[in-house]
Amino acid sequence: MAYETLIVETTDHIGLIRLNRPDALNALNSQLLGELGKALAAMDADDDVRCIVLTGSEKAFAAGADIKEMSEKTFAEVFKDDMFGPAGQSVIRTRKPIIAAVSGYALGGGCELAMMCDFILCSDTAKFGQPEINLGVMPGLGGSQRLTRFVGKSKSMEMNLTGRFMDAEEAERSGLVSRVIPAKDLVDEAIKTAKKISEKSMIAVMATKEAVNRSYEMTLSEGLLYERRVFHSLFATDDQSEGMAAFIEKRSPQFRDT
Ligand code: CO8
Repeated sequence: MAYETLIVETTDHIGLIRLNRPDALNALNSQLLGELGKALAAMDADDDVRCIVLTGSEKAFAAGADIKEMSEKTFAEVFKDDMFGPAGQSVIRTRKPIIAAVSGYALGGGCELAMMCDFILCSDTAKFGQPEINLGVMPGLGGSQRLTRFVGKSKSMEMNLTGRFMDAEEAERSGLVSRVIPAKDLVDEAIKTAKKISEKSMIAVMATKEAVNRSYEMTLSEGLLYERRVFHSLFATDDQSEGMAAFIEKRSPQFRDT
């Protein structure tokens, strides 16, 4: 499928999606979000894709929702269209892992999009922020909720109320990103990380993703029980037998996703 706002490729079982509106610093408009939903759904359904990397340009992952597209809208329009609600769902519905590779600006909806992914690798030039407050609005795709869970109330509240940006070093220290990588190596490192994941059993990978995400929704005791039951259920897979046999026989496992 041809996309106008994305560059999409699949190599060696890794789906790579680049946001591509360079003139608008990859601002998220309805076309881009629609195309992103389609690209993610296609990769989720494609057995050849085992892990997904979502990135932008070196200057911007995404500088937010498209302010020019939003500026004339009325309450009735955004409410009736449930603006960006379905777009957010299309990211979090994806069952395969998505790594956000963030360089440059990840602001507003851009920061929120990165946080919807399963983890964030960022370059040393990355800048994260929720500057919606400067536009007389507030976050609408998780900035007040996910950012708070990532970095704690105090820092989230400060960022949301002042609109100040967080640099890469602070983002790593605060737990927003898993690692900081030199900008020139970011996408290669994200692909290398995706490759490592792609070599695991997909059943175990998808079950693990679901379990970690559940930790946001459940009490600790419910989450621990959920985790244990899913762990038990993996003993019904061939990949569990193969993975454990390979360890004992001192060889690499040959997972078959069965
Ligand atoms: N929307 C539209 N266009 C944008 C955006 C944006 N968010 N960000 C940048 N652009 C455009 C600029 O207008 C400019 O276009 P032009 O050349 O036609 O004037 C071009 O990109 C380059 O931008 P700048 O010249 O401003 O580049 P600088 O390097 O000087 O500055 C900044 C970079 C600091 C990133 C600056 O562009 C900026 O502050 N951008 C806006 C950041 C922002 O406020 N983001 C939040 C947007 S609101 C939002 O994300 C809400 C999400 C939740 C919605 C959920 C609904 C349910």
